[in-house]
Amino acid sequence: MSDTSTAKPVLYSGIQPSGSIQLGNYIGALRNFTKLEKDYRCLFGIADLHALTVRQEPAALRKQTQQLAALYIACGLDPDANIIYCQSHVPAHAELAWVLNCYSYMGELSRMTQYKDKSARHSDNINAGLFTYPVLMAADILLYQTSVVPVGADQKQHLEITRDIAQRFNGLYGDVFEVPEPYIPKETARIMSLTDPTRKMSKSDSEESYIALLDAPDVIRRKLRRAVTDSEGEIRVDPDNKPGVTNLITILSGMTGQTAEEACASLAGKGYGELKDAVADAVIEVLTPIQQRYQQLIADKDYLAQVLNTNAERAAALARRTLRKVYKKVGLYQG
Ligand code: ATP
Ligand code: LTN
Repeated sequence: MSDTSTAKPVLYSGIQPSGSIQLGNYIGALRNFTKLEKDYRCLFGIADLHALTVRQEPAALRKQTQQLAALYIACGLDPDANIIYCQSHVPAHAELAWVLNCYSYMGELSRMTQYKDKSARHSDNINAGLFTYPVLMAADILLYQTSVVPVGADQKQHLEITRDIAQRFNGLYGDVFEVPEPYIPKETARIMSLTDPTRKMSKSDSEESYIALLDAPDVIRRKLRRAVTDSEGEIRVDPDNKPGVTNLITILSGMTGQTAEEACASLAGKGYGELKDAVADAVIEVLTPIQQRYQQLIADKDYLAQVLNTNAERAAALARRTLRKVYKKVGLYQG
């Protein structure tokens, strides 16, 4: 099927190469990509320009970008059927982001919780990119006339602002952008930190707080054994009073495909040690084949470079069409 075929709606999502991909990224986002890929024309971006909003070590950023490309494929996404590419390889992202900056308001951007959180955590580097982060994300999505965006719950607000910007622009210039819908399954949309289950699991947090997709089995077991729970001893879902245990049940059901109730029932009468072992077994079972495929892929740097180059060209051809339309609509002389 050609990239410009209109038979299927477009799906877009992205992940930042800002660290080691963690289990929350997998359960909240990546895993859903593979479920949806057949029904959509999909683009999966490596959001490297977004990663620059927090200071990165250049060599590490390059390596993490290759790792993420390999992980997308290792998790089951077909790089021929889908467009897996690097955001910075397609200049239209930065170009559309500039235009959309002129249609976004300081007030709405200053209400974004990710901006507030990250500026509190990186108080020595509250840069303008951190503030306009959602505008670049809107550009990513709107460039491809996207219908659906699978993300974790933490990105809901960014999807809302994307829709607002698209509607505002369409209101001024006619139907230029498709207005996208988020895809956020409720049950597994927010995996929490193992060391502080009131905060979301995040790859830029301390290593003990998350399970990386590439963690070895003994590391996974150790991190889960040390996961914060409570002193009650009863295995049940109660996010307010038992955030740690609830999180472990969510991870277990995310890995096994059981509902939370089924996961609890399978552990009736057991203690937290057994719950943690069951979670570790399930996580290791899912991650082992992914890690094996990843090792083969990461060893073949030429193949990865070729995938990213070819797919950047495919993405650029699609993006250029929307960008030209936008330039024309706002009155930029096109010759
Ligand atoms: P960073 O810590 O660098 O901000 P992150 O770990 O939050 O990164 P992103 O690259 O921002 O990861 O997110 C990629 C995708 O994973 C997004 O769709 C996001 O909603 C989802 N995601 C991230 N963390 C979680 C989580 N703890 N639970 C569920 N989904 C998550
Ligand atoms: N901001 C997202 C990553 C991201 C994204 C996107 C997600 C960048 N561009 C476009 C969906 C669609 C995040 O998870 N922090």
